[in-house]
Amino acid sequence: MTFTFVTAGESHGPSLTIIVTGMPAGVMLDRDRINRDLARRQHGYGRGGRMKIEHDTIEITGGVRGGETLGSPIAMTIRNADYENWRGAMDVWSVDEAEAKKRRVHAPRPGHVDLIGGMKYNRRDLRDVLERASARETAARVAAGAIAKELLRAFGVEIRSGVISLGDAGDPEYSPTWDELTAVSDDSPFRAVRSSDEAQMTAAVDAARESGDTLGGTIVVAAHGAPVGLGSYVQWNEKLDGRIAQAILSIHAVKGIAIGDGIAGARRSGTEVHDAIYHSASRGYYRESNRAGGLEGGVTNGEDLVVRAFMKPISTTRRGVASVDIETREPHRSQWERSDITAVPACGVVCEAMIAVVLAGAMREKFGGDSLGEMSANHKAYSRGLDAY
Ligand code: EPS
Repeated sequence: MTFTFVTAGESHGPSLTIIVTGMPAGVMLDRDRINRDLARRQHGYGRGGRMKIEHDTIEITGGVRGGETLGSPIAMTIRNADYENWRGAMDVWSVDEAEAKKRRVHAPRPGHVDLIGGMKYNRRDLRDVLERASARETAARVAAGAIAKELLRAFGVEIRSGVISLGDAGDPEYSPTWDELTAVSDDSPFRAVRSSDEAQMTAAVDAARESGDTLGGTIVVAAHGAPVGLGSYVQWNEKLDGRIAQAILSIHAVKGIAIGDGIAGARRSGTEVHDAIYHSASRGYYRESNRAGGLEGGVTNGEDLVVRAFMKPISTTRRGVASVDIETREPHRSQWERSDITAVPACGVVCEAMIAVVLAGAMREKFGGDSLGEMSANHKAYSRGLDAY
């Protein structure tokens, strides 16, 4: 059994639906903690008008009784408050033609999947594509990730993130410590690791807003307390670094990932890159550095798991980019209704969720069990073995 989830729902449809499978029975969920993660995702300087409309919270409709998981699939919904403004165009059974025409998308945004989705699924109104492709879906991922975090918390695993660069402000190569990441304030407008970067980040967003443009950036996400031995080196699809890369690269607008100092390491020699191994009676095996980002051979080594995610600028731009009207096939600038200038701070929260889901999956595969008690007993026995190694 692994831990995974599926989502359904359109950005301006009635709601987002999430089904999480693989959660053991007996985990007490904290509703406030889950909703806090949803609120953290909505936060950040440079968000667009939609975030003023939505106040994302989860409604759980299956798999939980009295706050405790039952071992059955967990079903959740997040209502789209904006649906009330889109009912005419987005109703599931009956669409008002005039409304649908008003909302019709015919000039695809370069960088988004509008054109390719229309071609692939044979949709002539590109709204049919962008409604599902929208990064609104990341709210659903954060809900699933919040459930995964509840499981990880029972094993002392914590996850944090922070923004290290936005546009040309900050430093995409900066390597924060765990303490720096835990100190990142959710009230900070950028969830920036170094608050000294914030003035420049604000200026960059203001300039992009002024010119009708958007900005990307770099996030560091880390997990602390993951046991040695999650993932495996024995088969390509069991390697945890590959699974993490898939999860992070599946996030909207994320175009690159590095594990530890992966990118910088490509320019250095082996003896400069690899983290020397030490042993002491009190600490067991340990390292003085963590350039590997907590993974060797696709397996966790007990150090912090450190991932860097690179997000491109959002492709919905007020200024527009040269495109083509799919009806006339004449040149037409990409369409714009509203958009975020940047969503890099939000993306950090989404990265946390995806790392949580991958780690929860790896923990379920390693320690099994149907209940938290059974899983914990297996974890304890394994930890005793590691101590004796
Ligand atoms: C988002 C909701 C969307 C966008 C954004 C993320 O709302 P709307 O389209 O109504 O403005 O703000 O989506 C994108 C960045 C995108 O490229 O699709 C959200 O809930 O995060």
